[in-house]
Order: sequence, then C-alpha cells, then structure tokens
Amino acid sequence: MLFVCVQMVVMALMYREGYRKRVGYFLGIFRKGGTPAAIAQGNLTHPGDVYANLSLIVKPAMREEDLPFCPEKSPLINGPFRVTFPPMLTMAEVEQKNPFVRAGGRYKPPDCQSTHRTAIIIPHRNREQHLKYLLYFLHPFLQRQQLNYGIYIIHQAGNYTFNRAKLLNVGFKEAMKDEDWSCMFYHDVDLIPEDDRNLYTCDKYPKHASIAMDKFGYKLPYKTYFGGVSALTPEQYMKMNGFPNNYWGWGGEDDDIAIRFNMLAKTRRTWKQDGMNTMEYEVLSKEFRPLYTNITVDIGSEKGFHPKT
Ligand code: NGS
Repeated sequence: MLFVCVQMVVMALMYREGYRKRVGYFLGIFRKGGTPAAIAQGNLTHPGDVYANLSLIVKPAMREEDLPFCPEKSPLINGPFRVTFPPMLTMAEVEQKNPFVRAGGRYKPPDCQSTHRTAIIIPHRNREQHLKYLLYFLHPFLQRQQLNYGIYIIHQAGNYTFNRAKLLNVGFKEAMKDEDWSCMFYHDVDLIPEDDRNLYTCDKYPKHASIAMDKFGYKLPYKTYFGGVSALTPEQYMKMNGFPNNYWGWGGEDDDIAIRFNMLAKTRRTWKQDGMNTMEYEVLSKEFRPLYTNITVDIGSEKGFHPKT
C-alpha cells in the first residue's frame, strides 16, 4: 500500500511539472526571444551561430593588469550552437573571424582577466580538412568561455605508424615550456564541440569531455571510455606519469590512460615504466602560426628512437 501511495504522489508531481512546462511553452511562443528557460539554457531548439555575439567584445582603453576579473560564469555562454561546415572555408577566413587571436593560436579575453589557462593539445598528421573546421569552431567556442588559451598541433613527422598518446606527451612537455598552463585538453582533430556549456577547464579529478558523441548516439560506447577529448591538470598528469608511449597505431592508449588513475592501476605496473619519464623525441620545428602553434616532432617508431641529427 505504502509503495502504491508513494508512486501515486510521484506521478502527481511529475504530471504537475509537465503541465507547467507545457503552459510555459505555449506562453513563451508569443514572447520575443523564446521562453526564459530557453534563454537560460541557450536556445536548444534553434542552435545559433558559434560566432554570434563575439563581435560585441571590445578592448577597453586600459592596461591589462587593470582589467576586472572575468565573472565566474561567462555571459557569452549560450548552450548548443549549429555545427554545419561552410563549404570552401579557408584558414584566412577563420583568421578574419577571430581578430583577437594572436600568433601561435593564443588568446586572452580583451575585456577581463581570466583565471583559467587552458592549452589544447591536438595530435595530427594529414588531416588538414579536419583541422581547419576544428579551428573554425574551437576558437569561438573557447572565446565564449572567456579562457586564456593556446592551441597546439603536434604533428608527427615521417610516415611511420601514428602514435596518438606519445604525441600528447610531447604536447604536454612542449606547451609547459611556453606557459604555466593550469589545464591541458587532449583533443582528437576530428571532434567538434556542440555546446559551449561543456567547459574547457580542469576539475579536481581528470575529466572526460567527449561523453556524448554523434557517432555513438550521444552515449558512451562503454563505461570506462576515455578517448576523444579529456582534460587533466599538469599535477594530475605528472602523478600518473603522463600517457603511455608504446601504443603504435589505432586503439588502446585511451583505455590504458583510463586505467592509470583508478584502482586498477594496482594490478598494472607498466604505467611507472612507460610515460613521461621514458619519453624520447626530437622537435624538428616549432612555428607560431596565426591560429595555432605547430610542433613537428620525430617520435621514432616501435623499433625505438633513433634521431637523425
Ligand atoms: C576501443 C578501443 C579504444 C577506442 C574505442 C572507440 O575498443 O581505444 O574502442 O573506438 N580500445 C582498444 O582498442 C583496446 S572508436 O569507435 O572511436 O573508433 O577509443
């Protein structure tokens, strides 16, 4: 009896809630700009242009150190945005649309001081189209969040098998030489964020950011999935000895990373012998391009690291 009563109360409450929402929705239709809820959450039904409102940012005539701190929640955040791919897009157009981005793909909000310093590390080889569209979305996405940020492309030299995790290790080490980043985002080149409430800042624990992807039906493919986009503070990263260097080719490295910071690490000892402490590589070039810092690196092969110089 008690169970049935509780269930009826719950159903009554749910019904009331739904009713209120329906009434609110119909009233909202006639209100310019949508319902208050839609405004608060971003426009969920009509995602807007990711560049909307960014033209409103102006640099006040004062010294950088006199700027106020950015608010805890950026007023530019608006929820989901439209992800469609403008045909014939050029890098020059992406540059034009991001006038505040400085050489090396660096940005600071011009009108406030941000306390977040996020580096985005993107492993790369022969994915120029993906990269162009990622930059087209990522720059305004990060600006909407009022972050200090820098974008690093870690380009694997040569034709040997790709090694995503080792490139991420290189990215970490090289980016930390530039600035005292407080957060690192490890980012696949072929993933585009769709909602600016997915904050590219670090938390108390390592964070998995690509928890809902279109190709997986906006669900995790499996519970411990840590691939795609993940975030760690430099302290968290060093504590787990970075990422493994020994996963050549597709797959597995993200699962290894996932295991490094949960209790299963007890059953696996390899993380101490393979990571930041054993990484060998040689930077062949570092260029500060308009939209990103390009680091070309020789990471050797499965047979080891034999630098040419
Ligand atoms: C697992 C792979 C992961 C990979 C995930 C999703 O099986 O590295 O599939 O792949 N693990 C191993 O190979 C051990 S995806 O559908 O994105 O190609 O991230």
